[in-house]
Amino acid sequence: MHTTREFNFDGLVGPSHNYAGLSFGNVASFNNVKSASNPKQAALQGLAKMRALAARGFAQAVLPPQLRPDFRLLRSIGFGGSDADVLARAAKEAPVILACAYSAAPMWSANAATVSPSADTLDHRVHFTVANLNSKLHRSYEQTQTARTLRAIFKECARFAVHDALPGTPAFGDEGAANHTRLCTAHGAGAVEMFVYGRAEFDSAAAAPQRFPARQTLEASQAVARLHGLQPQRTVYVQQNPAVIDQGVFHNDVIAVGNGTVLFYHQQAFLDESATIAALHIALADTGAQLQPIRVDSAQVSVTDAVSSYLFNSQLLSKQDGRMVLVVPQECQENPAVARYLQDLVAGGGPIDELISFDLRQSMRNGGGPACLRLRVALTDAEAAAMHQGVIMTEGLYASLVAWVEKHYRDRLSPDDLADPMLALEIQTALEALRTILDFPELYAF
Ligand code: SUG
Repeated sequence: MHTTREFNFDGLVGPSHNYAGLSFGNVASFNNVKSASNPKQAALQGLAKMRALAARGFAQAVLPPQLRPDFRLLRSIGFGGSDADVLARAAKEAPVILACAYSAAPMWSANAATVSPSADTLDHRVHFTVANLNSKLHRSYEQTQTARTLRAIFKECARFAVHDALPGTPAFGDEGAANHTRLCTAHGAGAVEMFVYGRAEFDSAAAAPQRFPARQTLEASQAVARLHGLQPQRTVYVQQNPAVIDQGVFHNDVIAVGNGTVLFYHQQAFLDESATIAALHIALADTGAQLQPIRVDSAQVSVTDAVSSYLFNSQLLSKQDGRMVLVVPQECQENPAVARYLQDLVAGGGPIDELISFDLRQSMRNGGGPACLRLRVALTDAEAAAMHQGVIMTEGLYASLVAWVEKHYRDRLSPDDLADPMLALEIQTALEALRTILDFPELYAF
């Protein structure tokens, strides 16, 4: 039988994971600026999640980290000479930009690209649009390696199309799958694709946040849908509530998550909740399916609690028995209102009947929960067989990656350590070894 499975591609945390406070509007990133990080622990926490979900039978793969520091960035703004000279001058004259060049932010692979499976697209290929992430300097440099990695994993042009990032200008701010939700009866069925945007560049009357930036534009979302060849009657554009962006909801996946026909969302997530739900009902009816909204109201969980616990930045996964499991960060169990809500949710006889909780503290301190760490790619058996196999999570790969992390990663990184020229060499050595582990010689342009 022809089956389609959803692979979760988790970003493997890179050896330069650090807290630089680079994401204005992301409360956790801002609050933890300049504290010391533990890259080793961060990578092991992420790997433990991948391993546990793979062991449960979910299709799991890994997206490799990117080479850091990004010397292209540093050289392009006037730091010259040897690599050591570049690092020494940048550390002295522009430490924040050095931190940008060192950022391990590609670990949040939900922002790597937007993905439309072959069941949704006009040419029946799987389409990826690499996100330009142009709202933040440190993230705007991810796209080159992301495109290279995706093209190397999904090589066969007859099955896969990897589009370059949209133009790098505010009108096309694109943050990838973090603002994109598929709703469908089964992963392999034609779906409704919902794009949530924070602002519209060419509609001066549209609402916009006042305090924090809206990263995703309507124009970007429309461009992605066009590039992917989506059906207009199954494509829904929804404006995020600017008031929640101003409370730290910098991506829609901080306030809503969907899977199958379930949309799990906070009452304040969207600018016009009833119009959003009505539009999804109509679009889903076109696929023969019925939307199952699970609405969390503010009296149950406040937006503040949703942002601090990352309740909605959970993974909602379909189990073999047709029910769903919610994969949450440990912070959800530590917040009394959220813990109580979750207890009732799984006992309530609805589609979600199980919770799995992970300690992802290192990532969470930069505003990245379970859902930020993964890119969903639904693949038919034939497509899955055609992708690079070395990135698929197995017990063997897990063991090799743990040993690799233990050998190459530091267990403490403070802002001053970014000036250490040894760090750059350590990372290069680590990634060279990683190519072999993943059986992926063409992964990096060393
Ligand atoms: O883009 N944090 C990331 C977190 C991304 C979370 N992704 C999703 N919600 N899908 C960001 O704000 C912090 C880096 C620093 O401050 O060092 C950072 O980039």
